[in-house]
Amino acid sequence: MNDFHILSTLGTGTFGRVRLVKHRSDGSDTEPLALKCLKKSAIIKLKQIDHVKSEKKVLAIIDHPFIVNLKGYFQTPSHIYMLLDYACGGELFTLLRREGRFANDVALFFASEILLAFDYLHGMDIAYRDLKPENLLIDKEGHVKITDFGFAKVVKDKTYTLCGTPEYLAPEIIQSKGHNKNVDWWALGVLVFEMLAGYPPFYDDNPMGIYQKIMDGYYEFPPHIEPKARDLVKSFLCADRSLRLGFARNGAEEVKAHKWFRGVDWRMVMSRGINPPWVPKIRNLVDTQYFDRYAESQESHTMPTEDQQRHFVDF
Ligand code: ISQ
Repeated sequence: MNDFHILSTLGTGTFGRVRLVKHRSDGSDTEPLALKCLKKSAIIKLKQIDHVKSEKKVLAIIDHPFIVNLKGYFQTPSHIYMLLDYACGGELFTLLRREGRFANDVALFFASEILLAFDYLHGMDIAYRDLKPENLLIDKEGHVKITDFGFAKVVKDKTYTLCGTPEYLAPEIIQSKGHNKNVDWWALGVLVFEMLAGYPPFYDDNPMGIYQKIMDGYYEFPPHIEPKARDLVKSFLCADRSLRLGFARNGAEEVKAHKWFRGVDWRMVMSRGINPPWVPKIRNLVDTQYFDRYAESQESHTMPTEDQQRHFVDF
């Protein structure tokens, strides 16, 4: 930690915080990075060791323009650190709540970039499993960066862990039937609906109510959503995963061929060549105005005592 200047806190979570940092050896003109600091004791208490190991394993092998990439990884007896790209525009969640809902072409822009990231991940047999507006960051040019790979996993056949966020869970996860990357296409259907409507399709004050609606397949479109978008959402929100859009062996190609995406130049999307609908207005590279403010913690990141050294758990 002594190699870094800590600038501010970008977010806090169950296991620790994400901080904006700069490497001390870098010049003043270099970009700051996000440092995810995880407390081992909290990870162990919450039995998340396998998830954290899987997160690191997945992040270490991926490199994609629409994913927050891992730049470095280190650990001490008490903490794990992941050095990641900094996306200064904040969460898509914040932008969506500020705007209310997105116009069709805005939703299409974000969905297209996410689709390419899923195409890449699924091609490596990685299921992401935590799509939601809070996990989609916007970089300084306005492009998407998917973050939080805590639930991402290499899944060749099926896996059985209950994970994700209630509003975005596919029926097969709720029913513990075993699931795979098809749950990401379901979640993309939920996201496209939420971007266009301003609220998610399955909503209730408590998770059981949400699960019931998901299982019943009960949701309604607001009148302004256009027919091609409705068809896409309906095709994704199909409880029978063998009939769900994206089920084909080359799932992403099937999705790209859907009429809502007609006219999208996928090579332009991949090269970040489509003009983003919103670009963050930052004053400098370390500007954090699009993130909530947090009181700085005094948590120690100093060298451990000899006794702590003996309890070192390797992640
Ligand atoms: C990158 N940029 C901003 C915020 C972040 C939060 C978590 C992980 C990476 C991040």
